Amino acid sequence: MSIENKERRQVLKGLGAGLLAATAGVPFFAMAQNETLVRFLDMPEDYDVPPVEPGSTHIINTREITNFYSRDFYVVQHYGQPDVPVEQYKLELTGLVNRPLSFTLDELKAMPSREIDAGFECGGNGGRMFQGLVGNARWRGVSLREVLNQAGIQDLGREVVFFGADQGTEEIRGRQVEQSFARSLSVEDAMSDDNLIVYEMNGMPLEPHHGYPVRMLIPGFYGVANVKWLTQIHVQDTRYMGRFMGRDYVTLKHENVGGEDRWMETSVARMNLKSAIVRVTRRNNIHRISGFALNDGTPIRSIEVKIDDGPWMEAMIDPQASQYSWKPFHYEWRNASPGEHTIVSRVTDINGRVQLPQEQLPERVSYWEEFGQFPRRVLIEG
Ligand SMILES: Nc1nc2c(c(=O)[nH]1)N[C@H]1C(S)=C(S)[C@@H](COP(=O)(O)O)O[C@H]1N2
Ligand SMILES: [Mo]
Repeated sequence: MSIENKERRQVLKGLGAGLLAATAGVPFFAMAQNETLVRFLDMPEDYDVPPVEPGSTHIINTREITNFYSRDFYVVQHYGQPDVPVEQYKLELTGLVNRPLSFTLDELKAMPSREIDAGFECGGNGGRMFQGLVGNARWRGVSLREVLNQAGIQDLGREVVFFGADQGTEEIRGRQVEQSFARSLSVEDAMSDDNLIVYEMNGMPLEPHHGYPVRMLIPGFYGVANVKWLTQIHVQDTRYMGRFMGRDYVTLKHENVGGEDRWMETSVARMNLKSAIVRVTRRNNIHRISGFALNDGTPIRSIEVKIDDGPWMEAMIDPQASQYSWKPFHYEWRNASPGEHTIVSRVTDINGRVQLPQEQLPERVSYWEEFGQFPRRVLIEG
């Protein structure tokens, strides 16, 4: 059985009572010819986003998602877009390993590869940009674990650091220092079966803004973990504390710590359980509410939609969804009454974890990890 089918089976098992669409094969985000967009009152009517521009952030218009595999995938890069000439490209494996290694792109491509469907969002995604820092793709690459095993991690190795080719100047304690974009994982997280050193996205070589020639893919983690333009993997015996692990992408939130009320700072890592409505359409007299869910790969039990003060109603989940992909969903809204309505979605996983309204989440003084419910205002025409 292909890995894909295995994943699908796992996710379907996890879906349990969750409703699956009978219309398998029809992309959930596709729109029929006579289907029209319903107005969001919380979004400018002429909301539009600029196209990808190398070196800058690209927010997608989530209302215009048409495919399971994103045609328009968001872009974030903190130090601009480096040029990585493939003739000179090398991925170095260094540090506490028995055999330091070095790979050209061709050498990586000659190794056994795997494909996986995975979606992710930026740790800074949220309602401000209508959840537009998100994407879903099919990735191809080689197993990080295989590569680490080839090198042989020494007993003292604790942490695996991934460095990109892009660099910026950071002021740290009054001093200007050149730093490369980098993120790290514990050896245990790095050795997870699912992590890939990736060179293909949706069947094509990575585009320059998505990390050409090689990037990381850590399924289930926020986008920041997926280091682009990957040039070095380094094993060390201490935690890595660079900007994107220790200072930035750090969430400050109120937590109960063994009975003590504390302000805690945590590095953005695994994705929180989240769903969001991105579009409402109308076809004849039927309205359709569409959205997506994302999480850390824990199987999903249900996605539900609530209209005004009504009950939670189960939405259909795209049968194409798999463990780490996004989960497109839709809900057929019959007899929608003309006027203004508030609609919201929530996702529940098989452990019973439920996506809560923003105001019921612990106090969070941060721009990062916005995963509460995301209510939308719509106007139904008579
Ligand atoms: N080398 C490098 N990798 C990086 C970044 C970066 O600035 N430099 N940004 C990270 C962040 S914050 C996100 S959200 C994702 C975005 O991936 P994408 O642009 O392919 O969507 O890349 C991550 N990998
Ligand atoms: Mo990000």
